[in-house]
Amino acid sequence: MFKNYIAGEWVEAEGTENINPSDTSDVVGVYSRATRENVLDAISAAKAAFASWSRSGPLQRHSVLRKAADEIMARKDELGSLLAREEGKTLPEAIGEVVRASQIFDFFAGESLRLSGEIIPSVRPGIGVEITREPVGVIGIITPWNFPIAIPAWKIAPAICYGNAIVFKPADLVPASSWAIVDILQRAGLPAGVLNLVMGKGSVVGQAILESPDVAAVTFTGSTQTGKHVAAASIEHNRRFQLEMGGKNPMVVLDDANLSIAVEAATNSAFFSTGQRCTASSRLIVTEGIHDRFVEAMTQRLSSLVVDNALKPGTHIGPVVDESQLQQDLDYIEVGQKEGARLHFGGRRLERETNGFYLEPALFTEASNDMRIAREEIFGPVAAVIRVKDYEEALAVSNDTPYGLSAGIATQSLKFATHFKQNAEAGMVMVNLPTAGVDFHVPFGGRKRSSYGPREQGRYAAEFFTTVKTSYSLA
Ligand code: UN1
Repeated sequence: MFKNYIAGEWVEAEGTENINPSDTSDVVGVYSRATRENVLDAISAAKAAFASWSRSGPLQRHSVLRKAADEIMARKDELGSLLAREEGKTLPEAIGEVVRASQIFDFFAGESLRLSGEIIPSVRPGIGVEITREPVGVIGIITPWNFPIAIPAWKIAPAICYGNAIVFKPADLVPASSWAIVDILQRAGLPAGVLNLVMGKGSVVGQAILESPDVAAVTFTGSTQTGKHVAAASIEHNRRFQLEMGGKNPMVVLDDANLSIAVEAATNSAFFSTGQRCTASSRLIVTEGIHDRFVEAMTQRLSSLVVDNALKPGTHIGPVVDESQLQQDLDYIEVGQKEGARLHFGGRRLERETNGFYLEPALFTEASNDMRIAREEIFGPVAAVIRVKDYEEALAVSNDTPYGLSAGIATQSLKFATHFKQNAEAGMVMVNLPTAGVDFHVPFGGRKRSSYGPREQGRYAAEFFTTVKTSYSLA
């Protein structure tokens, strides 16, 4: 039984099985689900630990973050295989995600040695002004199932770096990778109470975090619907909050695109990681001069992809994460056909040697941007080709969405690429690259319904994880 970690102790609660979506007979482990009391204990422990951790020096923070980065990297194959087993992304994708988690800890280890402020002359003679950044307090961290180690890393590492205390609730579906990072961080020397792990359900654990007046900030990645709930509950306590939610990211392909670059970018965006990324593209917006060649080349590329057990060498696309997500994907595939789009490739549930949630990548053609499959986030290996006349129409269609996380374009024209970078209504723009798969040291986040609050990652993370103080003194 894997336990919760509260006030520096491993605390047991009733457990739930963590099931491998590639092979439902494989139980990854039994993980304790925290009770409301456990969460309240975790919050009190964090509050108590904050008093001293907020005053800890850069060297202590650096040492913890650095050791965690090293251990994660040294164990990348083992942790990658654990992650692939619990979430279902392929082993190379999972190892890549573990490496990224290590790099994030490494980055914030460096940042902890670069904490700084500003000294500014006052407009009044004889007065000095100092601008400093202070930790915020107890931070609630709520993470989704699709990046079981990278997203926890990019919230936990800056929280520690800037001197905050943490109550961490990973997704109920994938607790194993989170449990592993907490274990690593406590052995790396994090004092008791600074990081508390409370696994379990949103309705119990998440809710207890949101209702606590002692939680000063919440950073959340997950569904748009839950994000709204986090926002409303946080306003109630005048708490700061940061949300990363859905996407309906466009990938524009123009007549002058290099076809193989366009096909690789679209395939990666729409189908790798089983399409289960908020940065995935499910709208392929293609101008008419290249449309038929693009669809033909995509069909060939998709036929070559192997959908199978995430741990099997040679698998390109692992299973969907669970039965209910698979059902949602299949429902959307039906909706798309009913709305009049043509299911051009795939879309059937597959049987494999091991019993899992396998779905053939699905490509729709003849879709229009007002269909539900083009407006709502599906979160699976399902994409729709929308035919447009020219660049102007492509840009208009790509911006015609409630979301604004990432937007991609495949073109060889500097003029169109530049115009798209300037006019795409998204937090991240990709030229001749997939919409998903971002660097770990630069800002991450979106506009419109995709995000709320300051950016995550890189030096911009300080905006959320610190609060600014302006001090005046008479010289
Ligand atoms: C990526 O595309 O590299 O939940 C990262 C998500 C995002 C992370 C995407 N927050 O899918």
